[in-house]
Amino acid sequence: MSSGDLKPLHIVTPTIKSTPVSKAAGFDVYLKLENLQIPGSFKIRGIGNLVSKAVERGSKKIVCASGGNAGLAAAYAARQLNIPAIIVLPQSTPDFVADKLRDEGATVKRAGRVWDESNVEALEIAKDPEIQYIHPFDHPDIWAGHASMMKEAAEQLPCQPDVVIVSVGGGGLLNGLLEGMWEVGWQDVPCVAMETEGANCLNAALKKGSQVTLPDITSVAKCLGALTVCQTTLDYIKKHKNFQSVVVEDRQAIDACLKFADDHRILVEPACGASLAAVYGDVIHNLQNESKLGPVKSALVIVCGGSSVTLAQLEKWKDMFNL
Ligand code: PLV
Repeated sequence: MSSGDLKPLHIVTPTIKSTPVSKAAGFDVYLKLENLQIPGSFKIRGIGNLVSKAVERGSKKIVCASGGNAGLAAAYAARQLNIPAIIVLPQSTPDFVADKLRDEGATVKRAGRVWDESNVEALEIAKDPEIQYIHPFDHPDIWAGHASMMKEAAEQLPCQPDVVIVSVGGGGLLNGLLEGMWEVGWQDVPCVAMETEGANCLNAALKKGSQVTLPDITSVAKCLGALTVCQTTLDYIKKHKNFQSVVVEDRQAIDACLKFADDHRILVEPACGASLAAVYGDVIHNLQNESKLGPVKSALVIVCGGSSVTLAQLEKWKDMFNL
């Protein structure tokens, strides 16, 4: 089989215009519903591509360190391609995510407090020549897979959006998104990258002018919790005409998750709430007031999804933040 014959493991997701979110934002908001991917998030686009290519090259077993969603995508991809998967999770990932991974046929290991520490263990396991290491965000095959989302969006939207809003963890989603935007001719469309305080490795790097390793992940958005953003993200950002990095508080991300649950009956984790906070709150208007963004008639929000959320947990966060 040549790589041209690889069947994608992701599905084409809808891009919908949201009446309630548009009303809250004061402009048209289009949602790319990546939460509808079978393993629960956009991750299957990139990880599916990376794992498929690895299997095509002869890999018989994979290992991936993950906050949860990359692991679910890797486990799903491995099962579809009939190979075993080991997923290494940090202590911060809830037990119900570990159970979901086991249900998908994966072997689950726990190592480290945060993803970066789990990754050290995954690299150790991958010293076995039989086991292929799968990075959750820093690989060109991942970015190429994520880029497919923008090609779909460009076909689905009635016109080019005035801004694209996306969440950033290690930067894999953003890299793919920018590659996709360039491919569809959206190099002039501003991109707003959202992080939460305490998981803000991109914002910290942009302030310093080079990569920064955060001391810890203190945000509830554990799936944005890479301590260091990948170098390619910093390189890509320099190439994009209008790029804005915004950090919101956990409270804003949770508030957005709650509003979104009511507005669309969709449960997303805080990693995704960070992007929704941009359209439920003042982020876009603030950027305009600072002359960083021009007029916005329509925005595209990547609803990246995520499985690390339950109704009960969302209610706990609601109480925790007095929402
Ligand atoms: N989550 C990674 C890293 O976790 C993981 O292992 O699943 N939105 C959601 C719902 C995510 O799960 C992630 C990444 C992101 C956004 C950010 O994507 P990235 O890492 O490609 O920037 C620690």
